[in-house]
Amino acid sequence: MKVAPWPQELIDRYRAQGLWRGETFDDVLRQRAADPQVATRTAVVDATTSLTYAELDEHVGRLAAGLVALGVGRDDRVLLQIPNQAEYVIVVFALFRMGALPVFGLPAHRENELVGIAGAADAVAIVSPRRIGAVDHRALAESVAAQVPSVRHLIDVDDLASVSADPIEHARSDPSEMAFLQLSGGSTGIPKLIPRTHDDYLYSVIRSNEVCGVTADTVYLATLPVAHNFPMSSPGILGALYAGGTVALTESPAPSVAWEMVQRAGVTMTGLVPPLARLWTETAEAGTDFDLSTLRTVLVGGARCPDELARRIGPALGVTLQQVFGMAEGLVCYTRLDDPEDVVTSTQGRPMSDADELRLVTEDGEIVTDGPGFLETQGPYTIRAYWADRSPESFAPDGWYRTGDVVELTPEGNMLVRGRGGDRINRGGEKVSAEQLEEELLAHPLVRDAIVVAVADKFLGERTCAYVIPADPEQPPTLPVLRKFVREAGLAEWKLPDVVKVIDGFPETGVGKVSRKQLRELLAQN
Ligand code: OOB
Repeated sequence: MKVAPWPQELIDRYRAQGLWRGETFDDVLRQRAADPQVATRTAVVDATTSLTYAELDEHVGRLAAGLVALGVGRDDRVLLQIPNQAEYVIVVFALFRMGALPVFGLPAHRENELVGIAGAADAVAIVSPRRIGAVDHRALAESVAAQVPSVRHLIDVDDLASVSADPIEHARSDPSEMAFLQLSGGSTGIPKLIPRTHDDYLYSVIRSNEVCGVTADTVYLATLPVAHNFPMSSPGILGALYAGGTVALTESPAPSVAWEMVQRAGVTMTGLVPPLARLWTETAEAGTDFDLSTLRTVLVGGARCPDELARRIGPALGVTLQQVFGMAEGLVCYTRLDDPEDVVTSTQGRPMSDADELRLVTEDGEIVTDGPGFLETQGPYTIRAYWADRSPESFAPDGWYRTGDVVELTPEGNMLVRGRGGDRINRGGEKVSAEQLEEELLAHPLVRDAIVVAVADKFLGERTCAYVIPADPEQPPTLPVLRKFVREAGLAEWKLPDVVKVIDGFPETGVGKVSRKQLRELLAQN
């Protein structure tokens, strides 16, 4: 399936420079499994399973055939809601093999998001487990299927054997076409669909491997939800598999679980959001019996890592820190392994590719020479439009992606991420749309008006604060009441308000026309 194309001149340049190699994800797995040096190495390990490359390839071949037999076709979209377990890798590569397109839902998504995503993608199937903890994911998938007519199949990820069949031949996918749909962490409530091609995404994986030193000896631990772009490809599980290394998966990032895996699998590298990096650092500082000596690199990103924390991570865990500032739409910046200490601990790194182009602009799109400014970018792995283009305003008229992030550049070209407009709260890497939450709150009978802003939080970086004008001042809504209401509306748990402040009116913006954006910014300053 086609994606919004790069300008022909850029296509020619990226191909001529060898950035786009004409390789598919299925080519990669087939080659690794066919290479006697790699075939018997461990590809994937989780709490209960361990698969060599040859075994992974065999499972993938059987599932791909089974999906075809079930009636899933080439280019069909398949919504995944799979926790960090070995089957995740099997399902994704089976879809690559038969040319269907994974849509990377997160286990934390609830009915509201899943219906929106499945509907926008016209998904034909959902792959999820029966339960995760207390949550009945089968019931969730059934209710999504009841609301989204395109969904014809519900597949239980813990019973792939019942779908699998004897391997068959499959047509090869076109490397320049869409490989999957990633989800935006963006400012709209329902994530936007991000079409990534084999060519562009593989380039980002290969270049990440170079920048992060990933080799066949790398054991990458995915402890963040693996469908997210960061543990997926920065350099993530795809980086480790590309290099012929090992992917380890844990369903919990808690030190007691994740460190057991570090020890068992000899993990060398992992990626963490700042709140988890803090938990790991403080736990290690307090002393631990787990042997973390194999761990060499910890990547931290998804939200701004405080400098104070960044300085403690390396010494506490005995690792080299790499800060990562990336986005599912494309651009990924890293600090480099040989950067001076102050660059690693106080900047968010620089673009991984020389072909990444950056510019800083004002709100009106005027170029700023010395920042801060809104970051815009184009490059060999940054999309030119969302799928089913729901947000053309996210792209400048010349196709550059408007990240929405306010950044400054150091003289050496490293990023200092300063924040972004008030439309989105970055809750330790999980993004909350102020607008979506406001809409949900406004539906509550005790709420006359609501504005959602970020408040600073030592652990998460930012938390969600809802300023609420009550419908009846005698009966103001409370935090538990509003959290329950939003949860029951089917929103993911991380989107529920953390704080509710009841006020009589919103501050004046000083402009005749009152914009919610301006109000958010005003309230956020208090
Ligand atoms: C990653 O991807 P998304 O799509 O969930 O979120 C992207 C946004 C960025 O636009 C920025 O606002 C924020 O997350 N962000 C950071 C950051 N890394 C991401 N803000 C400050 N400092 C950082 N280091 O979050 C993502 C994708 C690939 C790799 C890493 C993170």
